[in-house]
Amino acid sequence: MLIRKGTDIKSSDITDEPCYLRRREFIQLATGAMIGALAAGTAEAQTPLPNIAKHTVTTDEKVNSFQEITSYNNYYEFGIGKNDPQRYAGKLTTSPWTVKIDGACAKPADYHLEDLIKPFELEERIYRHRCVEAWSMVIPWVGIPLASVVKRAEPTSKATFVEFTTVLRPKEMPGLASGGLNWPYTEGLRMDEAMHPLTLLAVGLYGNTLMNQNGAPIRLVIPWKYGFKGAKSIVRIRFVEKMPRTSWVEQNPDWYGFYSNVNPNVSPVRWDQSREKRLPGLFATRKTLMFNGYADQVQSMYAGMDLKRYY
Ligand SMILES: Nc1nc2c(c(=O)[nH]1)N[C@H]1C(S)=C(S)[C@@H](COP(=O)(O)O)O[C@H]1N2
Ligand SMILES: [Mo]
Repeated sequence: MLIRKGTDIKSSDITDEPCYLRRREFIQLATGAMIGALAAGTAEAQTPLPNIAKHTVTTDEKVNSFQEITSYNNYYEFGIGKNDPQRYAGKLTTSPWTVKIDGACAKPADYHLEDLIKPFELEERIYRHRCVEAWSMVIPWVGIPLASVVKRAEPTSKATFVEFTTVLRPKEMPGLASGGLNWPYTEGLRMDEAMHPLTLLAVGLYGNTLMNQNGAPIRLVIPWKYGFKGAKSIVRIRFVEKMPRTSWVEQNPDWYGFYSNVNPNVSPVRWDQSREKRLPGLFATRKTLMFNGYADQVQSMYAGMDLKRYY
C-alpha cells in the first residue's frame, strides 16, 4: 500500500500523522473491520480496496468502530429504525451497478461503477459525520473527490446545481412503505459545493468496499452538512440549471433546507442543533461546531448569505 504524505486540502485542522503511525493504525482498523463484519453476522462480502493513495485525517477525535458505523444508520428505504438498514439492506444487489451522468454537460455517459472510479486515485478521508438528529460519529471513508467526476463530464455554463438520484428497488427495499419520503431519494448540491475538495464520492469504509447499510456501492459524503445530504446508493448524477427539489425539502421545507450546513445557531428541525451526542455515548454533551468543524475550508462559499434564512 502506498501511503503518501500531504494533501491539497488547506487547513490547520488537518493533521498529517507520521506514515508509520498511520500505517499501523490503518492495519489495526482493517483488522477491526473484518472482526466487525463477522460480529455483525453479515453475509455480504466486503472487498478490500487495495490502492488507497492518500490518507487525510481531518480530526484528532477517536474514530468510531466498524460495528458502530454499520449498526446505527439512516437508510429509510430499509426502514426507519436505526438497526433496520443493517438487518435488511443485505437484500440490495449492488453488482453490476451503473451510474448515469447527464444534464447540462458536454460528456454525458452511463458508467459501470468500475469505469466511473478507475481513472482516479482512491483516498481515505477521516471525517466527522453529523446527523440532523443530533448524533455524530467519526468515519474513515474511502472514495474519490466528486470534483474529479464532475470535471470529466465537462459541465456547461448552465450547470448551476447537481442533482443526485438514488436507487429505487421496491422488491429489495422493505422500508419503502413506512419511510414516507418521496422516492426515489434525491439530493442536491450547488456547483461550488460539488466541486469542493472535501466533497467525496465514497465507495469504501475502513479500507473495504461499503456495506449496503452505509450506501453501497457509491454514496455522497459532505462533511460540513447534515447527514441526509449524503445520498446513498447513487444511480444518477445530473447537472441542472435550477435548484433541485430534494426529497427532504419536499417532505418538510420548514425543517429541511436545501443547504443544510451544520449550524449550532439555527435549529429548524426539532432536535437542538447546538449540541450533539457522539455515538456510542448516550447524551448530547458535545458542542456542535459551525460547519461541523470545517468552517475554515468552506465558509467562504457562503459569504454574504443569511445562514438563518438559507439553512
Ligand atoms: N438513499 C438514502 N440515502 C440516505 C438516507 C436515506 O434514508 N436514504 N439517509 C441519510 C441520513 S439522514 C444520514 S444521517 C446518512 C447516514 O449515513 P450512514 O448510515 O452511513 O451513517 O445517510 C443519508 N443518506
Ligand atoms: Mo441524518
